Amino acid sequence: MRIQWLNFRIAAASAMIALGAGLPAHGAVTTSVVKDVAPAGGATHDPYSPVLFNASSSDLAEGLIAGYDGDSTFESSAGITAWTDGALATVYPQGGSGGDDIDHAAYGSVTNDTNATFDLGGLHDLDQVDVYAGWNDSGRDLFSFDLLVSANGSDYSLLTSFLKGQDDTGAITTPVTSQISITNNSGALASAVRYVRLSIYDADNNAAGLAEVDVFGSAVPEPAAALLLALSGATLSRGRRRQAAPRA
Ligand SMILES: [Ca+2]
Ligand SMILES: [Ca+2]
Ligand SMILES: [Ca+2]
Repeated sequence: MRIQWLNFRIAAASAMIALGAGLPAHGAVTTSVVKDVAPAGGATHDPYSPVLFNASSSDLAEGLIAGYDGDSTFESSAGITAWTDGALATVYPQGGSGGDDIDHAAYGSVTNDTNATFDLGGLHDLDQVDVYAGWNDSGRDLFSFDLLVSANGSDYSLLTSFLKGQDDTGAITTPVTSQISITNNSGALASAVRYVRLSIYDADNNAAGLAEVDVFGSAVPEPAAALLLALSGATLSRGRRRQAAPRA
């Protein structure tokens, strides 16, 4: 009985190692950036949608409400629901404070030294994360961030850091949106991940716009998840038998 239990535990531990829970995959993480700048000529609050890319409305993060410990409604930004609504549509700026709620309806702002965390609700293998940063001028259109992942919500692994570079406030007066696409040249970006986190710093003028976060991947196959559940159940059962033995 003891040997059987030992074999089971070895098998379960091997499965957990094979899962690589919350770990970055092998290979090199690659980041590509595409910047969409709206043409001049738009009148105040004319609609504008980036033409170089689209956000996904069917990714793993779509509709999720992120946990966030910063200010997501700076200058009347729409807040965290804008991060997962599948839309990037914005408007030309008014250039004053009166129309902020219309100006910034496409964004939830991010502020410095904060974390935005997306709970996927179960373990997933990740292929790609696309972050869309923007504002309707270049004064708050970009920020730096670390991309981290976790299986349990407490132990995080760093996948990569995106550094925005020198600020360009005042250089562009039309809507600016950047697609920051993070993948891995070997295929998988990370294995057995439940939580995806952006750790934000160096935002333009201390607050910048985040328009969308798209997370792509697939759920960890059932047999692996079932084995983890079985391990948990067997541990409970064995504990109960140990407690019951003296009274029998
Ligand atoms: Ca989306
Ligand atoms: Ca959006
Ligand atoms: Ca900028």
